[in-house]
Amino acid sequence: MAASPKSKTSAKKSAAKRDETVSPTPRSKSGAKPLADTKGRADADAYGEHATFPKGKRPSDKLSGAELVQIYRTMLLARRFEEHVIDQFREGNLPGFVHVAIGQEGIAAGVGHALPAGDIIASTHRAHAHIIARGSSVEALMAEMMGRITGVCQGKGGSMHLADMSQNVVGANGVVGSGVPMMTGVALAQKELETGNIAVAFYGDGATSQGNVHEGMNLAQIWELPVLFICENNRYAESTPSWQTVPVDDLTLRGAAHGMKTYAVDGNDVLAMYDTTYVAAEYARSGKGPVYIVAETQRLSGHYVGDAEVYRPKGEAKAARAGDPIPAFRAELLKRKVKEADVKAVEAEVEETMERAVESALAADFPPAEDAMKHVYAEYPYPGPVLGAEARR
Ligand SMILES: Cc1ncc(C[n+]2csc(CCOP(=O)(O)OP(=O)(O)O)c2C)c(N)n1
Ligand SMILES: [Mg+2]
Repeated sequence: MAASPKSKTSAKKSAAKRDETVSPTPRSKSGAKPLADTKGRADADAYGEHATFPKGKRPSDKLSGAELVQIYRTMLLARRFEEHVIDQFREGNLPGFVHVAIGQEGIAAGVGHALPAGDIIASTHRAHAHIIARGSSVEALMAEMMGRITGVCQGKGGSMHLADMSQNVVGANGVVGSGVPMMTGVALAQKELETGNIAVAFYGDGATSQGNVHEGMNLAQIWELPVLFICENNRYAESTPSWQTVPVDDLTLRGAAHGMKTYAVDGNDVLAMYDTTYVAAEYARSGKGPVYIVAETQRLSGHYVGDAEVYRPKGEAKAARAGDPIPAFRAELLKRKVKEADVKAVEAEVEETMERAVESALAADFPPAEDAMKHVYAEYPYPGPVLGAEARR
């Protein structure tokens, strides 16, 4: 059947709806009550609350000035890494298909710093910041992006298959949503092996419509597994705004549908992200089951490097820049009396670190042709460490 032409009013309505996507408007931070355990409750009003704390009792209140600067460093390192990735891609030095998370660093850094080293993460096709925030070497990551033998996967992974088992990073993944069932399995292993570690899966708003996401979440809830499901809600899946494909505005409902404990958080506020992850991790680690976190954010770049973004409504890019988490956290540091000289020192160090990383990646060798068939299949018995079985930090 041919699609009926849109009436003027419905076109107007769509335009108005589109404009609502302009601002990544984080939900209100004030007045939220702690989320009651949603298990078995049908009261939708209870869902999607923010984690709240008595005055002075936020987990991030305990962070020293030096630790806050480290969080800032992580965000900046991720940003500069990806800016270099864009440049190198344009120069022709970096093969493959690349997605950057510019604008979303608050989520990666907040989560990355809130978790002890033994916890295990899986990322998405937009993975660089998540992995940098877990402490992987930017030299080895940049080399990997360029297909060099010094890369974290000896040059065979590239952007969408970056994995760094030394940091308990199971990896980036080109299959949208697949981190959820994978980390359900990893969480089951942690529970069975009693490691005390938790598993964490990142995924996007678009991925919340994937079947495997819900199968994974269902099992995680029914088995009360130690896993966090972190949804980065940038309100787009490729070029499609989520209002066109996701019938609920409040994505926490998708976790609540599984009886899961859920939090909504402003992902552009790195300390809110840290605090929410911290309490969610405590909950999961204590054996109560999984937690579903929806972090509001925006991507300040295209879906992939080279995306002309013709689908973006006029003015959206400008409005989105207001949500940039990096200048906001820099201002917060200064408000918290961190010395500007310390902030500038870390900014200069990040520039140098990234320049060195690019230089060393460009100078490194490619893997030899005779290695092409190595690492294709796992060897059994598996020679590597059991994921997460090492002592926690
Ligand atoms: C199973 C599967 N379906 C479709 C795609 C194509 N694809 C790649 S990224 C993407 C959009 C994902 O959107 P979202 O989950 O919101 O993540 P974002 O890109 O916004 O970070 C799609 C549909 C894919 N890679 N895998
Ligand atoms: Mg998205």
